[in-house]
Parts: sequence; C-alpha cells; structure tokens
Amino acid sequence: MLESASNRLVYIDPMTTPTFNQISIDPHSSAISPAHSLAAGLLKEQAEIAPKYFYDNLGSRLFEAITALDEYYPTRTESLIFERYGATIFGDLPHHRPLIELGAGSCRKAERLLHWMHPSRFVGIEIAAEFMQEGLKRLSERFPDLPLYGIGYDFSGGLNLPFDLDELGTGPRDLFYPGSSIGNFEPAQALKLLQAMQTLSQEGTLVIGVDTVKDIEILEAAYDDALGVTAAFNLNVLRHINQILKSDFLIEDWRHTAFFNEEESRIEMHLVAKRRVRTAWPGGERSFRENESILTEYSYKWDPEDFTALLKEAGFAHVEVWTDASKWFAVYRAHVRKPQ
Ligand code: AVI
Repeated sequence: MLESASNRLVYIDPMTTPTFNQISIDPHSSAISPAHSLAAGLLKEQAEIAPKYFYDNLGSRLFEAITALDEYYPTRTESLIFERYGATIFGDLPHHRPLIELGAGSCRKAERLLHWMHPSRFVGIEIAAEFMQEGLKRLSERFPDLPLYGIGYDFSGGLNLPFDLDELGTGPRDLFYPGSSIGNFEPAQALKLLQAMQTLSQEGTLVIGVDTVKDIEILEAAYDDALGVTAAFNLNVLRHINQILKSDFLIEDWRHTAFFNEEESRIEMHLVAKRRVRTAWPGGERSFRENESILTEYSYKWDPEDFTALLKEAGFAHVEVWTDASKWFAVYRAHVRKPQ
C-alpha cells in the first residue's frame, strides 16, 4: 500500500481484486485552496478560471461528448494515427515497464493500446478521479492480470507526486499523454511539465499527442460546434465553481465564445457577459460589464518542428513523429537516449 509523504493521501482502498488498487488523493491538493485561487482569478483585470475546473463529473462527460462531434477532429485523428501506426509506436517498447497515463480520463485510449504493450502495471493519473474509476473498472475486466493503479491528482501545477512511485518498481517508465492536453498549457508551463515527465520517465519513453496549426475555420468550428456541446462544456464551469466558491453565477447571464489567436497560435475560450452582471461569493464580489469576458481555456496548436524543439529542450534527445495524411494531428515518441 502506498503512503503519502505529506499526508495528503485521503483515501486508499485496495479493491476486491488484489491487482486493482485505487489511490485517491485530494485532486486539488496544493498550498492554496481552490476557493482562494478561483477568487484571485476572478479578480484579475482579465478575469480567468483555470481549465482544470471544467472537469467535474458532468464536465468530464461533456468532454467525452465533444470528442464524438464531427467538428472536433483531434480525438478521431489521433485515433487514426494510433490505428495505423500503434503497432510500431507501442509494440517497439520494451516489455515489463510501468505505463503511466497522464489525464487518463475514461481510460479508453489506454484500453486500445494495451494489446500492443506488455507493461508491468498501468497507472492512471487524473484530476477527475471519480470519473477515471469507471474506466479502471473496465480495464480490470479486460486485463485481469494487469495491476492497475488510479491516482486522483491535479498535475496542472507540476508533477510532484505526493508519494514515491518507486514503490511501483524502479527503472524506466513509459509515459502516455494523448489528446493534446499539453496544448492547454502556455509554452513555458508546457516546457516545465515536459521536463517533469522526462524526469518521471527515468529514461523510459514519452508518447504524446499534440494538435497542429491548420485553417482557422476548422480550428474555430472544433471549439464552437453547431450542437452547442462545447458551449455547454464551457458554461458548466460556472456551475462547478458555484459549488466550490459558493458564488452565485447564473448560467443564463453568460455565452460561450471561442476564437483562434493567430499570433499566439492558440484557441481561446471565454465566457462573455450578456448584460451587466454582479457576482458575489463569501468574502468577495466582482461586477462585469456587458461583453466583458472570463478566460476559461487556451488550447495551443503546435507545428511539429516547434514541438520537437520543445521536447528536445525538455531533455528528450530522440524524437520521432507520426501524423495523419492531412497533418491535422501529430503523435510524438520521445526518448532521452537512442533506443537500441
Ligand atoms: C482537453 N483538451 C485537450 C481539449 C482541447 O482541445 O484543448 C479541451 C477542450 N476544450 C474545448 N474543447 C475541448
């Protein structure tokens, strides 16, 4: 059983099967309380809510729905790349190393690639720990001999896991970070996170999926679909923070907007006030003018040459890239040392 060095581990429950361990720590564990950092974000001149607050249980389900939309090409394009090249990308990796998926979510991606790999164990790290549990249960049924671990953890502030992963075995580890979630970090933060992954991998491999720059119409439609699922996903963040901050946002006062900022190479999602709005929470308040916005997400799009350079700056000396025929998405396999 793993113990938390900092006592932030609030729940350890080895499940009925001896190979399935569910480790749940406070997903928002950090020195600053979520309510405090939310209030600080809302009081900035450009008000902001960190994208991690999208992912309550409903938000995680809405994100799953986004991935099935015609307009949202990243998930299906990445899947095509895995279908076509997965046997090479994953089948080439040495056997019997731990496989760690960052942002494991529903664990569906891991489920599809596990037949190419022979990891010693699977470790899912996910802020929406409750949501990940369903996926881990499915994995435990499909791969009954594979030891599974689920860690509820928010790595948006860094990868300082509050316990020692060596207890899962020493030596190289393979990391999997699909879905272009790295795009939700600003470049300097993305570099830090990649450096932390490089350290965590202990000279194993990182397989990471990253969205590319493309026509603005395609990019903007992916973040503002005709059915309004992305709008619901964006607006749901207000419901979620009302619970955490005890604020009184009314969903009907706000509308979703998303646009591509070409200069910064990123999609920006905002919530825009439909009218003058005053919002209060215990210990604070803020007024918004009509059309004033709250920034909720950046989604950076990376050209393969630039992302390869970022991986190298993070210490991954050997980088291979696979893309689809239109180059709408890229999958990178990065190693510290050239594999034999
Ligand atoms: C999770 N992340 C990679 C998604 C993205 O495309 O940036 C989140 C998302 N936001 C709106 N649609 C999807």
